[in-house]
Amino acid sequence: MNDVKLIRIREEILADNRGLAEAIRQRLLRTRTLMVNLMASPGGGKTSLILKTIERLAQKVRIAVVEADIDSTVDSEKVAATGVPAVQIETGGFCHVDAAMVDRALESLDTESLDVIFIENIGNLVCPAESDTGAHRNVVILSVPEGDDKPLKYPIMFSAADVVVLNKTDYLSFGDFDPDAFRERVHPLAPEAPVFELSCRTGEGIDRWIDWLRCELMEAD
Ligand SMILES: Nc1nc2c(ncn2[C@@H]2O[C@H](COP(=O)(O)OP(=O)(O)O)[C@@H](O)[C@H]2O)c(=O)[nH]1
Ligand SMILES: [Mg+2]
Repeated sequence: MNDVKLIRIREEILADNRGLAEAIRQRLLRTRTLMVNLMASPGGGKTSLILKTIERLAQKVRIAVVEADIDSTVDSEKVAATGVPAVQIETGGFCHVDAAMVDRALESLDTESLDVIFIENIGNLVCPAESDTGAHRNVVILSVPEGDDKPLKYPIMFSAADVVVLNKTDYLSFGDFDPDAFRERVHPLAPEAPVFELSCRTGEGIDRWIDWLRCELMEAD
Protein backbone atom coordinates (compact mmCIF):
# COMPACT_ATOMS: atom_id res chain seq x y z
CA MET A 1 0.00 0.00 0.00
CA ASN A 2 1.28 3.49 -0.84
CA ASP A 3 2.01 5.94 1.94
CA VAL A 4 -0.59 8.62 2.31
CA LYS A 5 0.81 12.09 1.73
CA LEU A 6 -0.48 14.59 4.22
CA ILE A 7 -0.49 18.22 3.14
CA ARG A 8 -0.97 20.65 5.97
CA ILE A 9 -2.70 23.39 4.02
CA ARG A 10 -4.25 25.01 7.07
CA GLU A 11 -0.87 25.63 8.74
CA GLU A 12 0.61 26.98 5.50
CA ILE A 13 -2.30 29.32 4.91
CA LEU A 14 -2.14 30.55 8.49
CA ALA A 15 1.62 31.13 8.25
CA ASP A 16 1.23 33.09 4.98
CA ASN A 17 -1.55 35.11 6.56
CA ARG A 18 0.55 35.92 9.63
CA GLY A 19 3.40 37.11 7.40
CA LEU A 20 1.15 39.45 5.45
CA ALA A 21 -0.58 40.64 8.62
CA GLU A 22 2.79 41.55 10.16
CA ALA A 23 3.78 43.42 6.99
CA ILE A 24 0.54 45.44 7.14
CA ARG A 25 1.12 46.24 10.83
CA GLN A 26 4.64 47.48 10.16
CA ARG A 27 3.57 49.51 7.12
CA LEU A 28 0.85 51.27 9.13
CA LEU A 29 3.23 51.89 12.03
CA ARG A 30 5.53 53.79 9.67
CA THR A 31 2.71 56.23 8.88
CA ARG A 32 1.57 56.27 12.56
CA THR A 33 -1.79 54.78 11.68
CA LEU A 34 -3.40 52.60 14.33
CA MET A 35 -5.61 49.74 13.12
CA VAL A 36 -8.21 48.31 15.52
CA ASN A 37 -10.10 45.08 14.80
CA LEU A 38 -13.59 44.86 16.33
CA MET A 39 -15.04 41.39 16.86
CA ALA A 40 -18.45 40.42 18.26
CA SER A 41 -21.55 38.37 17.57
CA PRO A 42 -24.06 39.71 15.03
CA GLY A 43 -25.86 42.51 16.84
CA GLY A 44 -23.26 42.82 19.61
CA GLY A 45 -22.72 46.49 18.80
CA LYS A 46 -19.70 46.74 16.48
CA THR A 47 -21.27 49.29 14.14
CA SER A 48 -22.83 51.18 17.05
CA LEU A 49 -19.46 51.51 18.80
CA ILE A 50 -17.82 52.70 15.58
CA LEU A 51 -20.57 55.29 15.04
CA LYS A 52 -20.34 56.51 18.65
CA THR A 53 -16.57 56.78 18.34
CA ILE A 54 -16.88 58.76 15.11
CA GLU A 55 -19.40 61.06 16.83
CA ARG A 56 -16.91 61.69 19.64
CA LEU A 57 -13.61 61.86 17.76
CA ALA A 58 -14.07 62.57 14.06
CA GLN A 59 -13.53 66.31 14.51
CA LYS A 60 -10.01 65.74 15.86
CA VAL A 61 -8.99 62.29 14.70
CA ARG A 62 -8.80 61.11 11.09
CA ILE A 63 -10.80 57.88 11.01
CA ALA A 64 -11.62 55.32 8.32
CA VAL A 65 -13.54 52.07 8.56
CA VAL A 66 -13.13 48.74 6.82
CA GLU A 67 -16.49 47.01 7.01
CA ALA A 68 -16.76 43.28 6.43
CA ASP A 69 -19.90 41.31 5.87
CA ILE A 70 -20.78 38.06 4.18
CA ASP A 71 -23.15 40.15 2.05
CA SER A 72 -24.56 43.70 1.93
CA THR A 73 -23.23 47.23 2.35
CA VAL A 74 -25.66 48.25 5.13
CA ASP A 75 -23.00 49.09 7.74
CA SER A 76 -20.59 50.83 5.38
CA GLU A 77 -23.46 53.06 4.22
CA LYS A 78 -24.12 54.05 7.84
CA VAL A 79 -20.44 54.93 8.30
CA ALA A 80 -20.19 56.77 4.97
CA ALA A 81 -23.23 58.86 5.94
CA THR A 82 -21.12 60.38 8.74
CA GLY A 83 -18.55 61.58 6.21
CA VAL A 84 -15.89 59.10 7.36
CA PRO A 85 -14.33 57.00 4.56
CA ALA A 86 -15.67 53.44 4.52
CA VAL A 87 -14.61 50.44 2.48
CA GLN A 88 -16.76 47.34 2.29
CA ILE A 89 -15.35 43.83 2.07
CA GLU A 90 -17.92 41.27 0.98
CA THR A 91 -16.47 37.93 2.04
CA GLY A 92 -19.04 35.94 0.05
CA GLY A 93 -19.44 33.25 2.69
CA PHE A 94 -16.14 33.43 4.57
CA CYS A 95 -16.80 33.80 8.28
CA HIS A 96 -13.80 36.01 9.07
CA VAL A 97 -11.54 38.71 7.65
CA ASP A 98 -7.98 37.79 6.78
CA ALA A 99 -4.92 39.92 6.07
CA ALA A 100 -5.23 39.59 2.28
CA MET A 101 -8.77 41.02 2.41
CA VAL A 102 -7.60 43.90 4.59
CA ASP A 103 -4.65 44.55 2.29
CA ARG A 104 -7.03 44.88 -0.67
CA ALA A 105 -9.36 47.16 1.29
CA LEU A 106 -6.48 49.43 2.37
CA GLU A 107 -5.65 50.07 -1.30
CA SER A 108 -8.79 52.23 -1.45
CA LEU A 109 -7.74 54.36 1.54
CA ASP A 110 -5.14 57.06 1.82
CA THR A 111 -3.67 55.39 4.90
CA GLU A 112 -0.87 57.93 5.32
CA SER A 113 -3.41 60.61 6.12
CA LEU A 114 -5.30 58.51 8.69
CA ASP A 115 -4.87 58.27 12.46
CA VAL A 116 -7.04 55.20 13.02
CA ILE A 117 -8.66 52.51 10.92
CA PHE A 118 -11.38 50.32 12.41
CA ILE A 119 -12.08 46.89 10.99
CA GLU A 120 -15.60 45.66 11.65
CA ASN A 121 -15.05 41.92 11.43
CA ILE A 122 -17.71 39.37 10.48
CA GLY A 123 -20.24 38.82 13.26
CA ASN A 124 -19.45 35.64 15.15
CA LEU A 125 -17.41 34.61 18.18
CA VAL A 126 -15.48 31.79 16.50
CA CYS A 127 -13.65 32.30 13.17
CA PRO A 128 -12.46 35.93 13.46
CA ALA A 129 -10.33 35.04 16.50
CA GLU A 130 -8.26 32.61 14.46
CA SER A 131 -7.21 34.95 11.69
CA ASP A 132 -4.70 37.78 12.05
CA THR A 133 -6.04 40.82 10.21
CA GLY A 134 -2.94 42.99 10.49
CA ALA A 135 -4.57 45.14 13.16
CA HIS A 136 -2.49 46.46 16.06
CA ARG A 137 -5.27 45.90 18.60
CA ASN A 138 -8.12 43.41 18.90
CA VAL A 139 -11.31 44.47 20.64
CA VAL A 140 -13.91 41.87 21.62
CA ILE A 141 -17.40 43.21 22.26
CA LEU A 142 -20.00 41.20 24.14
CA SER A 143 -23.47 42.55 24.73
CA VAL A 144 -25.45 41.94 27.91
CA PRO A 145 -28.32 39.96 26.31
CA GLU A 146 -25.81 37.34 25.11
CA GLY A 147 -25.11 36.16 28.67
CA ASP A 148 -22.15 36.23 31.06
CA ASP A 149 -21.13 32.64 30.22
CA LYS A 150 -19.73 33.47 26.78
CA PRO A 151 -16.04 33.61 27.82
CA LEU A 152 -16.46 29.98 28.92
CA LYS A 153 -17.96 28.98 25.58
CA TYR A 154 -15.69 31.04 23.29
CA PRO A 155 -12.32 31.12 25.09
CA ILE A 156 -10.26 31.53 21.91
CA MET A 157 -12.10 34.73 21.05
CA PHE A 158 -11.58 36.25 24.49
CA SER A 159 -7.93 35.12 24.54
CA ALA A 160 -7.38 37.23 21.42
CA ALA A 161 -8.66 40.41 23.11
CA ASP A 162 -6.48 43.40 23.97
CA VAL A 163 -9.65 45.10 25.17
CA VAL A 164 -13.06 43.69 26.09
CA VAL A 165 -16.16 45.86 25.77
CA LEU A 166 -19.31 44.87 27.60
CA ASN A 167 -21.99 46.69 25.60
CA LYS A 168 -25.72 47.27 26.21
CA THR A 169 -25.31 47.83 29.95
CA ASP A 170 -28.71 49.56 29.77
CA TYR A 171 -30.10 45.98 29.71
CA LEU A 172 -28.37 44.96 32.97
CA SER A 173 -31.39 45.71 35.14
CA PHE A 174 -33.67 43.51 33.00
CA GLY A 175 -31.84 40.20 33.21
CA ASP A 176 -29.46 38.00 35.15
CA PHE A 177 -26.17 39.06 33.56
CA ASP A 178 -23.53 39.22 36.32
CA PRO A 179 -20.75 41.68 35.33
CA ASP A 180 -18.44 40.43 38.11
CA ALA A 181 -18.78 36.82 36.98
CA PHE A 182 -18.15 37.98 33.42
CA ARG A 183 -14.93 39.77 34.46
CA GLU A 184 -13.78 36.73 36.44
CA ARG A 185 -14.28 34.56 33.36
CA VAL A 186 -12.49 36.98 31.04
CA HIS A 187 -9.50 37.49 33.33
CA PRO A 188 -7.71 34.12 32.95
CA LEU A 189 -8.14 34.33 29.17
CA ALA A 190 -6.98 37.93 28.74
CA PRO A 191 -5.28 39.02 31.98
CA GLU A 192 -3.98 42.28 30.49
CA ALA A 193 -7.21 43.34 28.80
CA PRO A 194 -9.23 46.13 30.38
CA VAL A 195 -12.99 45.50 30.42
CA PHE A 196 -15.07 48.57 29.58
CA GLU A 197 -18.74 48.43 30.52
CA LEU A 198 -20.73 50.79 28.34
CA SER A 199 -23.93 51.44 26.49
CA CYS A 200 -23.84 52.68 22.93
CA ARG A 201 -27.54 53.50 23.38
CA THR A 202 -27.26 55.81 26.42
CA GLY A 203 -23.58 56.75 26.05
CA GLU A 204 -22.89 55.65 29.63
CA GLY A 205 -19.31 54.41 30.05
CA ILE A 206 -18.21 55.50 26.57
CA ASP A 207 -15.64 57.93 28.03
CA ARG A 208 -13.35 55.17 29.25
CA TRP A 209 -13.34 53.57 25.80
CA ILE A 210 -12.56 56.93 24.18
CA ASP A 211 -9.78 57.59 26.73
CA TRP A 212 -8.24 54.20 25.98
CA LEU A 213 -8.34 54.93 22.24
CA ARG A 214 -6.79 58.37 22.75
CA CYS A 215 -3.93 56.79 24.74
CA GLU A 216 -3.33 54.23 22.01
CA LEU A 217 -3.30 57.00 19.42
CA MET A 218 -0.74 58.96 21.41
CA GLU A 219 1.46 55.86 21.65
CA ALA A 220 1.20 55.36 17.88
CA ASP A 221 2.31 58.98 17.40
N1 LIG B 1 -30.30 48.81 24.07
C1 LIG B 1 -29.17 48.90 23.41
N2 LIG B 1 -29.13 48.59 22.10
C2 LIG B 1 -27.96 48.68 21.44
C3 LIG B 1 -26.77 49.11 22.09
N3 LIG B 1 -25.75 49.07 21.18
C4 LIG B 1 -26.31 48.67 20.03
N4 LIG B 1 -27.63 48.45 20.17
C5 LIG B 1 -28.59 48.00 19.16
O1 LIG B 1 -28.28 46.64 18.84
C6 LIG B 1 -28.53 46.41 17.46
C7 LIG B 1 -27.29 45.85 16.81
O2 LIG B 1 -26.23 46.80 16.89
P1 LIG B 1 -25.09 46.88 15.79
O3 LIG B 1 -24.20 47.99 16.19
O4 LIG B 1 -25.69 46.94 14.43
O5 LIG B 1 -24.36 45.48 15.98
P2 LIG B 1 -23.30 44.74 15.05
O6 LIG B 1 -24.05 43.70 14.28
O7 LIG B 1 -22.33 44.12 16.01
O8 LIG B 1 -22.67 45.78 14.19
C8 LIG B 1 -28.97 47.74 16.86
O9 LIG B 1 -30.37 47.76 16.81
C9 LIG B 1 -28.44 48.76 17.84
O10 LIG B 1 -29.20 49.96 17.88
C10 LIG B 1 -26.83 49.42 23.49
O11 LIG B 1 -25.84 49.79 24.14
N5 LIG B 1 -28.04 49.29 24.08
MG1 LIG C 1 -22.49 45.85 12.10
